Amino acid sequence: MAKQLNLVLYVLYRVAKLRRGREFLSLLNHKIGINLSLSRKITKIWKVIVFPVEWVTRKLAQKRLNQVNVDTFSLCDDIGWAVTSCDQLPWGRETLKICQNLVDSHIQHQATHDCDPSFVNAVTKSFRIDLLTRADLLSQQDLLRFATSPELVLPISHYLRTIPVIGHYELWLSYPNSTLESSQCWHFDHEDKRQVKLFCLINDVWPENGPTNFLSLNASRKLRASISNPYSRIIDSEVESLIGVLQEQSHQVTGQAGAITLLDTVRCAHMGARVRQGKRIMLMIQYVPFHCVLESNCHVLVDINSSNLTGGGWPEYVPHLLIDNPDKNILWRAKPGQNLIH
Ligand SMILES: O=C(O)CCC(=O)C(=O)O
Ligand SMILES: [Fe+2]
Repeated sequence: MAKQLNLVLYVLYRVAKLRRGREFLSLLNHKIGINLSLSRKITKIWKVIVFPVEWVTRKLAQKRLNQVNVDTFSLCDDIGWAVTSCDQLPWGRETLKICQNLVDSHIQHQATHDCDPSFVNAVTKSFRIDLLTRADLLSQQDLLRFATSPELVLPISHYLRTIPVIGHYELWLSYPNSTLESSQCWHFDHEDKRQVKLFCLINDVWPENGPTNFLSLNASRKLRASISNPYSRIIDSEVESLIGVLQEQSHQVTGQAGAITLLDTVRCAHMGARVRQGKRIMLMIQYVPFHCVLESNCHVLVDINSSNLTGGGWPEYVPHLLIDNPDKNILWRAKPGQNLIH
């Protein structure tokens, strides 16, 4: 009896220590066998219980931000996407220029970034590399000013109903490829019930150089209802057999450099990077609720938050945007020789 009680207490102790949604979800879904959809709901509630102060302060900060008057774009609940451009947003043009310069210098030096820890995103895909380094983000403050301006953050926070965190900040370069794998196939993202990804074209993108494609919210709902595995990667013909002609229900993120699309990639099915000619260069900034089910793995923003942001004039909610998980802070800092903060 005492042994069983000990075991129960031990399990409760281990569960109580789980802070990350990913681990908690896996415990519920894989170990205990609760179905995925219910496991996700419980995980979300768990995260609110574990981080109640974050929940309240983010809600309050969002309410305060709502009082600011901005007139850029709006993300409607029943649409799930919006378009704008670098010219409409503060530090938009500067960010575009910085990204173009980074890509030019990468191409000139043919830098390889496999396994280089200084890169923000160590994970590469065969059809896409991420060129942004931690040093770039720390030294080029316009990049962060762009991602944190009220003109951008207000409509996103309004849609997400909280001040989110920036989960990823990536600069993607894709060359012609013949693969059809992973995010090149139709899929839904799974971080939470909602998230917003900003896609900013850094070069001109047309159908042949691999634009992001996405389905309208209605078509996405139809597709989701007709697949049994929510994590499926679906080829075009299968999508068509499930929901009808793709061309009538999908949108393409094409246009000239500087065009911006904001997309809820959880609610809208999407795919991209099927580059056949030329190249596609795109900036991607992910905004995701702090209490999301699946956390991101981008550590550099935590570093920026802990460094003294110079230059002044940062909106008061910026630290909220930059810190996503206290555990991660420890993990990242434990690695020697990577501290770029002066
Ligand atoms: O490469 C693309 O256009 C799609 C990327 C994607 O699936 C995502 O950002 O969630
Ligand atoms: Fe995706």
